[in-house]
Amino acid sequence: MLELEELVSAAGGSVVASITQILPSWNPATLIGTGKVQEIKELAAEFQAELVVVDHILSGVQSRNLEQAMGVKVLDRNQIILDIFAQRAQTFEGKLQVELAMLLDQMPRMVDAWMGSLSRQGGGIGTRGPGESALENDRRRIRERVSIIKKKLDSVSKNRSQHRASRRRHEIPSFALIGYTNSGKSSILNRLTGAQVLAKNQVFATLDPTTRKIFLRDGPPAVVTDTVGFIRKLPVQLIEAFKATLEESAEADVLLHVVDLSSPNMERQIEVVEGLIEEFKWQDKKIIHVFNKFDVASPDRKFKVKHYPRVFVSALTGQGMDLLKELMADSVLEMQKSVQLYFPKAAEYKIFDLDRDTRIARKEAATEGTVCYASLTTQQINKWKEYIVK
Ligand SMILES: Nc1nc2c(ncn2[C@@H]2O[C@H](COP(=O)(O)OP(=O)(O)OP(=O)(O)O)[C@@H](O)[C@H]2O)c(=O)[nH]1
Ligand SMILES: [Mg+2]
Repeated sequence: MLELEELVSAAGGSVVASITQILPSWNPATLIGTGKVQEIKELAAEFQAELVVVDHILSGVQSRNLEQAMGVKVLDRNQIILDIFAQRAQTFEGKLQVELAMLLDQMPRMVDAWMGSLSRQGGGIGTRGPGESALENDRRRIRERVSIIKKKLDSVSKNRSQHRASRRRHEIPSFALIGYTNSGKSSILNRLTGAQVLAKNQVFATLDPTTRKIFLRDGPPAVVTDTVGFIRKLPVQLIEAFKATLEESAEADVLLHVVDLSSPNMERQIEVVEGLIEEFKWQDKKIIHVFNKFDVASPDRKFKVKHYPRVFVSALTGQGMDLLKELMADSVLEMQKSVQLYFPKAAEYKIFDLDRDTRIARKEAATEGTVCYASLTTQQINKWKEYIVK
């Protein structure tokens, strides 16, 4: 409920009252019990509330029934999140993604609300006709708009994947900051790279991805990307619509999972992010756990943390940032690249050395020498560069 309050204030509202109900089962018509509906109606009138927000997904019928019964606008958690995204979207892509998410959210609601009105009228003969074709028209318009947006998003995402392909060609190691919303991802990007991304004490301050260059010890220049944060029960329509943004993290070599060490819900938030990591099939990626806000976390929190590799930092004071950079540099060293080496006859004895450095996948006799296929780290590539042909 605290998180719902944060969401409401991030959307620009202020909470005047909150109420909970434990139910053995959902009421299909209104989700909550009829007595509770009455109670909320009175509470809303007393506080002159303009909006009731339910911390659960409502069907189209349920929203409509609740609005009719209580006489105020009713939104569910998903709709609040979508509203925040709509307010934040700045770029062309971000705006399209939000519109797509809203349309995807709207479609089943429309059908559901329409079916609801149908069944109340008794259904059957005489209730179809214009109603049904109006619904069909609306649905067709939405479907058309959805396919137009998807096409536009595809071209934006193609452009972005070309950038990524070029980074891969030039073997630029990439890191993606991921984590619960408000954990400090943007603040860390700013600290690491001197970027000036908006960092704000607000859920979903960031929507659009930002990529910046970073220089790490011994390695080639790398890039760090900051993206949209995660939340419990992230609306599926948003995941679908923000695919292109999420791909940016999907293609990163290393994930920096930023955790707010000072949050009383830290463990829960880690679970949510780890759940999404699995859902997006990122679990095989290298992940560095970055426990942020060390400056305001109580000292004993450190011992609750069981995730490795890990580092404790404060984006505010800069504490631990050097250590984070060290871990990042180490992970660049661990990244291996497939190479092809050619040893002329006179240097073939070096293959024994190479064999000690790494596993040689394949050896082929070539004119006046031998070709070896192997995977090397950036450092090893440097050592063997004299023999590398590809
Ligand atoms: N005390 C303290 N506050 C921090 C630290 N890092 C970030 N913050 C604050 O936490 C809030 C959220 O920081 P952001 O960097 O915007 O967090 P984010 O993860 O990018 O959040 P979203 O983009 O909204 O998902 C801001 O008010 C920051 O000033 C830290 O190390 N210590
Ligand atoms: Mg941010």
